[in-house]
Amino acid sequence: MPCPPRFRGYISRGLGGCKRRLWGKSRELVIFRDGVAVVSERQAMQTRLEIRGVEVLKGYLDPKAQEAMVGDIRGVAAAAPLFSPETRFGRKMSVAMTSAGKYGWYTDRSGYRYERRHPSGREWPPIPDSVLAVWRDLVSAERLPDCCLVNFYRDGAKMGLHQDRDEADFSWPVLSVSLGDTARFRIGSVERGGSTEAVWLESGDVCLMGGPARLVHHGIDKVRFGSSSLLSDGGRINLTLRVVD
Ligand SMILES: O=C(O)CCC(=O)C(=O)O
Repeated sequence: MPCPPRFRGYISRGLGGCKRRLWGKSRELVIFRDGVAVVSERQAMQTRLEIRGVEVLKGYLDPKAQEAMVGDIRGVAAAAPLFSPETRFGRKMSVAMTSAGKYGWYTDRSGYRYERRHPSGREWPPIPDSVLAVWRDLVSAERLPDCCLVNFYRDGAKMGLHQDRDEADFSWPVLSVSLGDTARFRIGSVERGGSTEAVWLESGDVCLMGGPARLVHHGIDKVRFGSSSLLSDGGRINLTLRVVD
């Protein structure tokens, strides 16, 4: 019998209406014994949450993959150093950032936008293969992202509720990867204001904001500084992949 592309076993309905499921790709996570699919130990550790349409793939990257990705991101930051831009309201962002890919996300008093070059005038470095592999696996192997925004949260850094709406085509999801310290990801609605829900994102978790959730307001309101040993001096890296044009 051919393997289904994805194996999903419904476990339970969690608090706050969030759905909790086993998930995984058949090639990695389903073991066949005598032609029968058997759930592995590792698979049982991985869960997919859905909160207001945002999918959270807990533990998507194992510790080795996280370390390798951090090494690749250090390479990006060496070629395109981190900077802390100003919002369009003139406030310096507490998050330091840089980008990889055809475009980098940028902000100053003129507004939020994508730029072809780092503030140094150099082109952005390419998106590392380790990062593209996550997009290929979960979104598309044909259309790759144009931008990988790298957000670095030092102690006390956070990101206010906002929408990702500087892209031309909202039919592509936003994919984000969390590395390092645990952070509280807050999710609102497409409209401004109203109630919110939050989920703690740990190192190796991946979020997908697509479909009706593509334009939900979201942000990081707290980082548990020092909660992960992935980055030797603490902190959190978030990678956000987007199709821009
Ligand atoms: O750091 C995060 O998890 C969220 C980042 C984010 O919302 C963004 O870059 O637009």
